[in-house]
Amino acid sequence: MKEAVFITFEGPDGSGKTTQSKMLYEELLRQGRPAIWTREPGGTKSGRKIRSMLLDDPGVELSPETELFLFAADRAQHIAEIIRPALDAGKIVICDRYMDSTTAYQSGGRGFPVEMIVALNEYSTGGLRPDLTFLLDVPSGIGLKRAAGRKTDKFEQESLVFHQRVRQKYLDLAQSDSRIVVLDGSAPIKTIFQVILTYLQNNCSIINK
Ligand code: T5A
Repeated sequence: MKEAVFITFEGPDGSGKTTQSKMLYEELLRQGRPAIWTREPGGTKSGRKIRSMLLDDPGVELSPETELFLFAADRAQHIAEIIRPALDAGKIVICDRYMDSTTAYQSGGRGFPVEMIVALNEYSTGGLRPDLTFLLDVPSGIGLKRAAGRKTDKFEQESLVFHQRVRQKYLDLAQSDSRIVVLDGSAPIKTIFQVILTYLQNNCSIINK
């Protein structure tokens, strides 16, 4: 495997990505590694405006096409402003959601043709793919129940069937790409994190034993 310096965390809503990606970031800092944590949508100043339009601005109704292009726009800006400069400076980039989210949600969930999403992802990322992706897999009911404990966004209000299609598209992606490591997101938080650490210790050199 190519040295993992660009690591993404993916999964359905409430799968525990934010929890695990931040734990890995903290561990890397603890070990003195140069790392940043960032997320999509909303990893830049303009991206935070896009995020608000996409997720929780009550006065904004977006067509599926507009939504798709806003996720792509957020990502292009995020790469230009944050991800590419950090990688060029030799940092480890930990990103909470990236291009696989667009495939899972906009193709799996919304039903856009996957070939078009793949082409759009390629164009908006300039071909920048993660070295490694941890996919937190949870049955849709569990993730939504976890998310329901706080203010829900537009996607969390989608139907159970929508979320089941998102989950299936993630699993299809993982089947076809060895970059994606599937983790049982319904296990306890500490257990999942130990699996992540062990994977990194055995497969790349960014983390000490
Ligand atoms: N989207 C995004 C698209 O449609 N297309 C795209 O291209 C992109 C980039 C983003 C939304 O936008 C969509 C996908 C999303 O719907 P968001 O707010 O970033 O919105 O939503 P999420 O990424 O889903 O963030 P969440 O916070 O909802 O989920 P996480 O990050 O998976 O979960 P986390 O870690 O915050 O945990 C949620 C709760 O569960 C607990 C945590 O303590 C927390 O309370 N928890 C666990 N409980 C028990 N066991 C575990 N193993 C647990 N792990 C976490």
